[in-house]
Amino acid sequence: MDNAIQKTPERESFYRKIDGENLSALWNVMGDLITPEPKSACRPHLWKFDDIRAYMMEAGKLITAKEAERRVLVLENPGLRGQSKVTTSLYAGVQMVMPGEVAPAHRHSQSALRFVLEGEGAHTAVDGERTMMAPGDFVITPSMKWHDHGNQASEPMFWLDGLDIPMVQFFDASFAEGLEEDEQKVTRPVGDSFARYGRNLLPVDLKRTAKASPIFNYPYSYTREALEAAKAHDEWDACHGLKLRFSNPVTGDFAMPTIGTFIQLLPNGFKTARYRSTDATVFAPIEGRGRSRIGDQTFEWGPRDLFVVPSWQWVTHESDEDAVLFSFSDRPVQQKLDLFREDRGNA
Ligand code: GTQ
Repeated sequence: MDNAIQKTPERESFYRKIDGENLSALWNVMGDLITPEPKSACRPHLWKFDDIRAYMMEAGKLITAKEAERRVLVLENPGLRGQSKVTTSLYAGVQMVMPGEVAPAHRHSQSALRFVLEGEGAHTAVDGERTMMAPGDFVITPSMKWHDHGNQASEPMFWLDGLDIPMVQFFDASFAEGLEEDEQKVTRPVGDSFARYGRNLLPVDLKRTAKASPIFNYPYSYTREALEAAKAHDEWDACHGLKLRFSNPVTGDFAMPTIGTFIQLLPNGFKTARYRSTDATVFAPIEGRGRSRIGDQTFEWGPRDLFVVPSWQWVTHESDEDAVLFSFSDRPVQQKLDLFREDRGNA
């Protein structure tokens, strides 16, 4: 597949001639287009939360959440600099909302997830409902739903943002608008969507076409309980420890149509077998410490650090304490397009 085509003066002059007509010869580029295995510019990388936190506090003195619209430091993959991408298909950033601040209401085609890293008592409002956020909570903002964030507590609030920005960009399908007011009208009580949809009950004649989950906050207290209950009984998976996926209670599919989200527990001293998959993945440990080997590099992580595993690179994780890792990838999209592939080594 990789054999370079010979150059001759006749061929070169032919290429120049057709170039002027917006044509090119496939045989010169085929090997770069159709590769025998994924070839990605995306590189493994780890960001220390303490470093990001310090820069965010500095940013807090330079600009308000209101002026910035969203005060976020973008996690730029070192192999994809200047593109606001953490992987080829996904965006990630760390957002800070200071006490008394509001990140004003807007809506857009891009779907967003939040994974709360630090702080307590700030809220995000989605579609007329506010949810209070605590560390480890996983919150979604579906496509084209109005959303604003506010902090009425006394400490700054930090969370990881994951969005499908590069995917929407790829399809040239971006729409966005702001609201006149900073905050949307609250029309439903706190906890309404979880009370309606988070209890293994659904309206008998529910006809819902939206693809995102109607639950928009998956609280960490419930997530942690599920992991702890399973820990006592379940067999550990050699590659994943104990790994769960967040699901949409209406469809059983992933919680969001474009981004798959996962939570996994690695018990103290567990070392996973090697694993690789075509979905480049962003990891956010929230409890515990350990290290991950990605390709030929080792990354030491602790709570709130963030790291990225590119497509098809071998990864192993090892924990020094019971560790809990949140992660997200484009797996739902790849699976729907029959593109997803994984390799468990010999495990
Ligand atoms: O909170 O709505 O990190 O619109 C990037 C774009 C966060 C948000 C980001 C956004 C948001």
